[in-house]
Amino acid sequence: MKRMLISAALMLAIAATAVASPRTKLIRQLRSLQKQGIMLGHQDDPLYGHTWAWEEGRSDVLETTGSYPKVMGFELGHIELDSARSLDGVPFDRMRQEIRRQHERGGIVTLSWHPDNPLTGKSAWNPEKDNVSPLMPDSVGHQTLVTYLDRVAQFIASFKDIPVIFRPWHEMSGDWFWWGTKSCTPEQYRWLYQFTHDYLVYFKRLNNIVWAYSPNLVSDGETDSKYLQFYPGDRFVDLLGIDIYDFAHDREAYTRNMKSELDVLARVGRQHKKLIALTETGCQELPFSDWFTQTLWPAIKDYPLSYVLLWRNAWDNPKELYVSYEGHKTEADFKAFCKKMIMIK
Ligand code: BMA
Repeated sequence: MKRMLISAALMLAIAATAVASPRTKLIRQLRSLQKQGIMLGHQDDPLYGHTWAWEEGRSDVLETTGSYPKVMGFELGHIELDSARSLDGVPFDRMRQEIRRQHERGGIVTLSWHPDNPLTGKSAWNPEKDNVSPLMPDSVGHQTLVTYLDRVAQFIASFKDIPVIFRPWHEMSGDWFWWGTKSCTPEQYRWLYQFTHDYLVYFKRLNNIVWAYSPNLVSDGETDSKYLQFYPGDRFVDLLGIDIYDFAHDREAYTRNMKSELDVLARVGRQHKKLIALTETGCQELPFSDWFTQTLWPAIKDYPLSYVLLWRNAWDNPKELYVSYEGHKTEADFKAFCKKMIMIK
């Protein structure tokens, strides 16, 4: 009898594993990795670096530390236009290939999206008054939004077996995007996020997406309710993030902001039982040779973060430098920092 019960339990466990969706599997994996430390993430890592572009097998992180970052971010902007290349000139076919490679080497993928303004046809950074309500059903822009989402869905469906962390409509608490504070109310924003989620999950049947919500830093001393002002709800979100940069090269202000924001993030994450991550960060242009170990590491080390994603080393814009490269003055420091982070072994 006991043996029968054990084998029934075993079969149930096997069945449960067999039916777990890629999304569920990734959430489990992220929870287990979080217990081991914080993963290093880098945007567009294998596509281009500070001094090179499109060369296969290269990565500024790999070349300075000997390992690929455990998390890689990729950007979907212009997929909504059915373009062959992203807004940063990345061929989507190549991106798909790198997503698969990252998955096969045991890494994790996260997707950001800066879609053009569907009403004006200008870029994501074209916030005009009332940009979201015209996207609702029966309104003038609804069909364009649906077309945008169809194209995102088609791309994500092209690697159905690979789970990804999708982070749509990010930095909504700023006023620079057409889904930000200048262009919609919190209610309208929530509708946009919820519609995106339900359309991709229930209509397009994509079960390989882990959903991320990531406001930006508004001001230091942010409160839980301010963080949650645009929150679409627990049913729609798996991971809570925040984007915090040091653009002004003010290490003290960055440290202060990180503490107040990550306190909020950790608390809200605990209350809502969600994973948390620093979904974008970096010190633009890297002017300090010890920034990684002396500023970033002390700011993150005591928080249960899943990952920290450093932004892109733009080959065509030397100002957008966020990780070290061979020969840069931060090389030794970045190497030491990465030893503390989870990398690909
Ligand atoms: C922004 C900048 C832009 C880029 C965009 C999408 O934060 O890095 O240069 O086009 O992300 O990757």
